[in-house]
Amino acid sequence: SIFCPEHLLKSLEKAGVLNRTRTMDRGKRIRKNWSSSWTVLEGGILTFFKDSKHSAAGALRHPSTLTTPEHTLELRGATLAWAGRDKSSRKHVLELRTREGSEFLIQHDSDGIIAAWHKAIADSIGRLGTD
Ligand code: I3S
Repeated sequence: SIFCPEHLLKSLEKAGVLNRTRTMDRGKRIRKNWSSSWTVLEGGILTFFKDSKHSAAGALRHPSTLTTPEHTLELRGATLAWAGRDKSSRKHVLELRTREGSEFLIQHDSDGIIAAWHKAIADSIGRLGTD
């Protein structure tokens, strides 16, 4: 049940290291620049922290990468889809568009990890509605 506290806690919060790049900035296409970053989903906000230099261990060696947000995305009114092959040659890529017209690609080599992020972000968008 969605009213089960365990379910709510699981779906309200998620964190981990993902590969991501921005592809649009308020409707304007920009050059891709993939980087690995510590990523936190909480309270309808998805936050990408600064480049973790490709690993959680790297982030631990550079703690400021865990505390300095690089992008903070408001998920209300956002859309999430699996990215087409035209968007990236990488596997397991999600395409997230914000209401302000920014677009991010999110990727992880593990299909299980990216599927869990897909569910968590989609649940968050669904809970927020479009008002
Ligand atoms: O959409 P593109 O241009 O094929 O994206 C690739 C570029 O961002 C590329 O950077 P340079 O334009 O500096 O070469 C990246 O290295 C590639 O990873 C991008 O393609 P993928 O398929 O990895 O998203």
